[in-house]
Amino acid sequence: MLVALAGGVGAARLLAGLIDVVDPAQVTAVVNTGDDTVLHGLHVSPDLDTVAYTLAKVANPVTGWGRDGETWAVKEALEALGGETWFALGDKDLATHLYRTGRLGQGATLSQVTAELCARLGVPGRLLPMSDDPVRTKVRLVGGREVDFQDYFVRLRHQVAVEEVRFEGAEGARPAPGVLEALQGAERLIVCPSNPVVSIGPLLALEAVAETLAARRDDVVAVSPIVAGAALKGPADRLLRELGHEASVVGVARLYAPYAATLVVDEADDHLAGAVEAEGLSCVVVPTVMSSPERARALAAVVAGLHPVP
Ligand code: FO1
Repeated sequence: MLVALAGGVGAARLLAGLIDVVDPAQVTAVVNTGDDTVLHGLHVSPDLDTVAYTLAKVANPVTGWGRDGETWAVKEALEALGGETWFALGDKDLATHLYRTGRLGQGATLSQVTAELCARLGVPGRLLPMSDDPVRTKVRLVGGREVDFQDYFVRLRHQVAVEEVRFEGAEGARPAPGVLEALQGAERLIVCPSNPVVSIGPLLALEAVAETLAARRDDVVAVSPIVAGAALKGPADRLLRELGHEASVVGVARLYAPYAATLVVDEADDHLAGAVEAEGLSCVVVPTVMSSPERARALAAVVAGLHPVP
């Protein structure tokens, strides 16, 4: 069994590669729910949906999030009514949020609803939310104002400096059923190339997850989402800098050193392999930019241990 810690688009691409190179029944993804939000009374789980849609091959190929062949009738009608549309919910995507919210209202857990949605969408492999308890990423902006994660990420387009990130509810939150068993029983654990602060951070904020990962450190392979000092997508590089870390593979190595024995970095960072190893991790240098399904499969084969490490 391979178990991956996953955020959104970068994780989804790697997981799509992984289920092409190993038996999907051998793949479990534990997915960040710190980005979850309630909009128009609907529970939206962006990272769970991004991974589920991608693995079911129904994701929007341009944005990476949302559904393919989407229509926007509800958004347009809502706009005409003067409703809030800064967070774009397509018609097909709305069906997912309606279903999830309805089932949660009936007393189902997020894990149960996720399993139901995955079965109906035809998602290969197993997706687990990191927790059924609410954990919410909160972002304190320079100046002191604290906003919800999606306010920072989408409404403010992450074009604002950040002073602190915290994970509300993480202290008392339990990992979802099956998460610890999966982490304990995995042959290999993979930290996907997701934002270390706001995508992997919420998972590590669950004490039992952090402890289990640290105990399995020798079997944990992380992939750096930072390539040549920059994030391929999103604000990971800026967030790292603003929060006092180095926006480089070395900064990522420092953050993951307690949990991962190996860091996979892109060829563009070849010259930093020694500095990564000085942080106590082995460094594997391969192409990590998943610009095509073939490249995602090649990276997946490396993290799955199918290729001898160069
Ligand atoms: N990201 C955007 O930049 N703009 C949006 O309007 C937006 C809508 C949206 C709707 C559903 C969904 O599942 C994801 C959506 N995202 C949007 C992406 C989301 O904010 C991010 O993927 C994550 O939360 C960060 O991983």
